[in-house]
Amino acid sequence: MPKRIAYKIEIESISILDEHANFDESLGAGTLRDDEAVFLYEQMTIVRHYDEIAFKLQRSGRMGTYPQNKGQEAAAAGAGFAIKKHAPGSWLVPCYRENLALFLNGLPMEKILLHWMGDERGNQIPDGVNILPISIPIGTHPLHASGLAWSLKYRERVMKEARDNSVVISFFGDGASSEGDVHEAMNFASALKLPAIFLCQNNRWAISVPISKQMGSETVVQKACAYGMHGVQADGNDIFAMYKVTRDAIERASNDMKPTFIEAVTYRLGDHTTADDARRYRDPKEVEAWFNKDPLIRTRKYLEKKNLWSADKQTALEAKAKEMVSQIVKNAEGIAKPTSDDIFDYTFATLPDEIIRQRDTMHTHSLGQNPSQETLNAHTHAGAR
Ligand SMILES: Cc1ncc(C[n+]2csc(CCOP(=O)(O)OP(=O)(O)O)c2C)c(N)n1
Ligand SMILES: [Mg+2]
Repeated sequence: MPKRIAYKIEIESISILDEHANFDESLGAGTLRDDEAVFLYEQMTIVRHYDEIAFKLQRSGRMGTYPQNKGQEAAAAGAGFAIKKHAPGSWLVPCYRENLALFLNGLPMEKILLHWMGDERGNQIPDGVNILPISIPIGTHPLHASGLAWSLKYRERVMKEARDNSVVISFFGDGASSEGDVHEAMNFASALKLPAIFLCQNNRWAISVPISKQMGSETVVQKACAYGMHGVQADGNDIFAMYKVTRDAIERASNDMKPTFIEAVTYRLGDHTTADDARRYRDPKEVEAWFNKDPLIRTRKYLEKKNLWSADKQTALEAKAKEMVSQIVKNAEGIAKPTSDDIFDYTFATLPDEIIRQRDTMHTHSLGQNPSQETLNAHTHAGAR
């Protein structure tokens, strides 16, 4: 038997707007229109301010913890906007570093603040907004995404429901890509040919674990090949590249029922969360180099070069962001306290009798006891006196 090559593959890496704001016309033509690029720059700026305010809320004791998105806004902006524009109604299955993708697809901005303030109502997603709650367990949710994508296919193929081009996109990090669940989810999506997009934000760190210790492979995206899935790498700090690869993935999912793995190469400019101090394990030179690749700076430079942006517009935008975020914080902090019934009301569509009994007990002073024993309870107390 002669020796032969069993398998060979090449993976593309896409960059359109580089860190010096040079724009590659051949790849960039037909991606974002000027007004769309302006819109996304504005959204990224607002979300950067939101991030800073959330950080301050934690520092002043008004929030439990918070993972800043700083530096990763373009990955969320490009991908989230492609979904909003080309596949509205798609399902977004997030972790915690893609706030803007969620906001672009209808999540009210106070929800994320509420979540990190420890209020479960932050995870109560409004009807009609197809976003799952933030997944704190790392890497478990791509499985949910594959399940959702399977249901989209099932409804079309088996139940013969009319299908739009909605897809399911899950977001996770480089650290999560080491979790078994992510690989099961990818295998499932590829084997069953599901309309799914796996978006890995490779920000090069999983808390204090650098990518070099996280995996032996040169890229994250090459793991897609093992599952026979199309994979593409993109500059995650480039809204144009992220928009393009996500739009292509939507087409692949809609037209051919094929999943895509996208590796967005980016960097976490802040600490892992407010409970972390990244100065203890990161080289300041590395951080500084990535500050120069900041997606906001390059997008602004690009818009300025095209006369689409000015210092006046920047001042007005910053004032708008301040006012908007201050109102969002007011909404989040002003929400009425939850009632004790809430812990019973959101698990079952129809409450079982035993749960109804427990809920009714909460309304009496015989906490944890059967309300029908209240007389007995009063008697016991009286006896004790
Ligand atoms: C199953 C599980 N294991 C461990 C943790 C603790 N943990 C929280 S964030 C994190 C690192 C995640 O890194 P990565 O996937 O790269 O995402 P990033 O925070 O860099 O965006 C870990 C280990 C967790 N939340 N869930
Ligand atoms: Mg990471």
